[in-house]
Amino acid sequence: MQRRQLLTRMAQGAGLAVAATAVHRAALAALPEPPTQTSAETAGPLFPPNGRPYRPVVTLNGWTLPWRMKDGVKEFHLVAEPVVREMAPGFRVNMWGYNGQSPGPTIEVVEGDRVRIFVTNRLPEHTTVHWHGQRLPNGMDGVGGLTQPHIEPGKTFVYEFVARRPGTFMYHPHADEMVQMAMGMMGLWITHPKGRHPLIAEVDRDYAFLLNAFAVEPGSATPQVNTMLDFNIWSWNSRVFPAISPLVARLGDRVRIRIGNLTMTNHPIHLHGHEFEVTGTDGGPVPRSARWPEVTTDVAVGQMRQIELIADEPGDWAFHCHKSHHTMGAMGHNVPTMIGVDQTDLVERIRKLVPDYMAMGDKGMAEMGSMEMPLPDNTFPMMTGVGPFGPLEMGGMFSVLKVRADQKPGDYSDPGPYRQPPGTQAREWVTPTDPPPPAPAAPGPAAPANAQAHKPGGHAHH
Ligand SMILES: [Cu+2]
Repeated sequence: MQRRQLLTRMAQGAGLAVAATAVHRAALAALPEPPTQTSAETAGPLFPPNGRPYRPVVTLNGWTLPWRMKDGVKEFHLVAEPVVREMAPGFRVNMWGYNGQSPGPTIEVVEGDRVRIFVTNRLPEHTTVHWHGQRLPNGMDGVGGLTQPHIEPGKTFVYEFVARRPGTFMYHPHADEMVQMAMGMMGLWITHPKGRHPLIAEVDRDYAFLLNAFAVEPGSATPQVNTMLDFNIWSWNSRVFPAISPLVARLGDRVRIRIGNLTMTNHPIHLHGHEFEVTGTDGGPVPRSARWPEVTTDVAVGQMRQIELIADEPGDWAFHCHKSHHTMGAMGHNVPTMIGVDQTDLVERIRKLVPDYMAMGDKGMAEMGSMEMPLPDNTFPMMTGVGPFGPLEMGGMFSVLKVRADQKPGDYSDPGPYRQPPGTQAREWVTPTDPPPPAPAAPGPAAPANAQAHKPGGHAHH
């Protein structure tokens, strides 16, 4: 690709700008200009310059790295560097990433491409890049100390190999790995098949994102890097609901969604209103005889799952991790359960000492979804997102598959809330002449569900 074309296309993309290089110009003259991304919005698909041999992926709240062709080799330039990621509007986290963002840009190539990736290290410590799932020469595998010396700060290394296998892959450091991944260093790699492939369908929409997690104390801005399991921010591509872009489809579209897990726990990813099949993993395409319908697929640590569905039910369909604490924002885990506890006189006594004290959760925690509570600076509400019918009481790993009959092919813009046809929504039962069937009586003596709470002194030990 000509450099001018590259720059023009980059200028067309949302928020794309050419980085001001910190390294001496002469030293970089032989390198492809490293594009950087300044926006956390979802960038449109990056079509290859010579025709359209594949349907490009759309990385949720991410972008695809432009490349240049040099002597038949696709050249990319990744810059490992500190970044500030806007995980949600007003919630900015100091991360490490690539080319201005965490995750880094998606690398998108075609089976058989010879690929050359320059990696410049602008971090305060050494790093490497491991190309997760790829067939490559051992010396290109990016394991610091085992297959190569580390890339010291200020240095540029070059990786070069042939993308031999089509599929969905990831990249991440294999150097001070716990710290560097906890800081957000990771990215996606997509290798499209060369021509038609018997096990890889042509799709109308192809989405991709990484599952990631951070430990950011409310009110702070830098992840705690020594956290082993107790992460409190559950994100897709370093974004949290409602700041994760929706997945948009035209009615009848075949939709592929590629999901990679670089957190330290598994995530059962669940889609409403449709069935899907797992058509590929980081090991490659799944044989047809080994596919079965699912509505939830578990993505274990270090795995990729590639799912496919026909979007044939119009609507706004929830798409989320099924661990319910992963669809919450930053939360205090040590809050006692107060369901059924009458806190009224307790609150009055505490308010004499703490005037703003607020009791939480005597009927559950749903009230938090609509409460405007004072938050520490630089965090986001625990349960948030408002739909046309009220608060969603969700956060973290949650988005919406929006299926519309009138969505134009190739249009990824948010069509807004779904307008349900009249008479197709759950509603309050209001017909007095047509009472609901009687509820069967429970056997044995009936007791109020919250009898415990109303016993004298029942709340005293809280
Ligand atoms: Cu999860």
